[in-house]
Amino acid sequence: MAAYAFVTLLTTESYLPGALVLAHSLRRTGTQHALVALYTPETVGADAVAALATAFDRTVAVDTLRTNSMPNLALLGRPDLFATYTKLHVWNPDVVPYERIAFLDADTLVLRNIDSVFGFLDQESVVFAAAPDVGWPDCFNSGVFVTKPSAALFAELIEHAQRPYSSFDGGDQGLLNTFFSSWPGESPIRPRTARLPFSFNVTPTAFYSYLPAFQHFGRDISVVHFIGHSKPWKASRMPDGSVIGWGEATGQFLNLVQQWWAVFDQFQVHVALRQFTLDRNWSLYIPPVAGGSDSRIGRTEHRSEYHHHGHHHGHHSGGSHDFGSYRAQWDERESRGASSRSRSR
Ligand code: UPG
Repeated sequence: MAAYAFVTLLTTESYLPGALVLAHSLRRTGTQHALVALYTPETVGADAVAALATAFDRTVAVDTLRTNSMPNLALLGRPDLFATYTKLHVWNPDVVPYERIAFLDADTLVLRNIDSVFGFLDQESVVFAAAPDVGWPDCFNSGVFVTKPSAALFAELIEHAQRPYSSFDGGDQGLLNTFFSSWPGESPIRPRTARLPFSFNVTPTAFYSYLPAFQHFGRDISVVHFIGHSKPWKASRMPDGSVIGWGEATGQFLNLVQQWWAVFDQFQVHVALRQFTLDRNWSLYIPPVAGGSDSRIGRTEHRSEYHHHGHHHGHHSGGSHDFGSYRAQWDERESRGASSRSRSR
């Protein structure tokens, strides 16, 4: 098999739940490609690396690469993203020795097999492909992309990153968009870049603005990307596992957050997180009650999901929020829509 890999990045332990769920979500799609996690040892400790190793094939230590455009990060409202230039290491073939890699931010969730994403690099001249950003669709979002690691490209990118204000948002997205400024695919004969379908990098925070499209294309979503401050692992849940009160999220969006937790529960990710207390004390985490969701949904009381004796339960609920039920919901809504359409005729 060709040497392809899926790669993510951890620059802080606070994104560890995201990275672990991402790896499990990829693996359950049946991909045979390697799963690689890059991490920065100055901020990610040995316990976190051991946790990563429970889900990834390889963990690779890399140096932190810091932005030189802090004011632009402040404009974005995300000074916490000062280290996302570290992502540039994916172009270094010494770090990531693969012909092609698919990079996925740690706040992404894979819903179906995405091995086909490597095919967007089949044309020899194409070295990079990404999907549009919902905030400014003439830019690409840098949370999901495919590329061909190359020493020459890596050197060019590092040089570009050192120029003052080469990133208009202070993060890697603003930097990569000025580097691959002709995205998507300037020359029809020898394009250097290509456009990935939006379904490979769906950012549901913006769906309120185009709900009909979400209804129409939602079942084709391959990758969900939880951009912004609110991350699924910070969401509160009912004892049955249903997510409550998550930012401005409603309806379909909440359903996607629920899918993230379905993977978390299915692979008992809380076990790998036991010793971490960032965001929440994972050693006190209790998985949702198996099979209890139907009888519990609709209760108004909110019980804590935490157990106060400090040990976790080994069981998990894979049943009520699994992958199949997500697809089934789409199918059910589709058929409901079809029957109401036919009734109205
Ligand atoms: N990351 C950490 N710890 C942090 C911050 C970031 O490990 O404290 C890693 C992680 O892989 C994360 C990625 O860097 O997924 C990007 O950060 P994130 O908070 O997910 O950024 P987004 O909210 O998704 O914002 C956008 C783009 C993202 C880009 C960022 C900066 O979607 O791809 O890196 O803007 O340009």
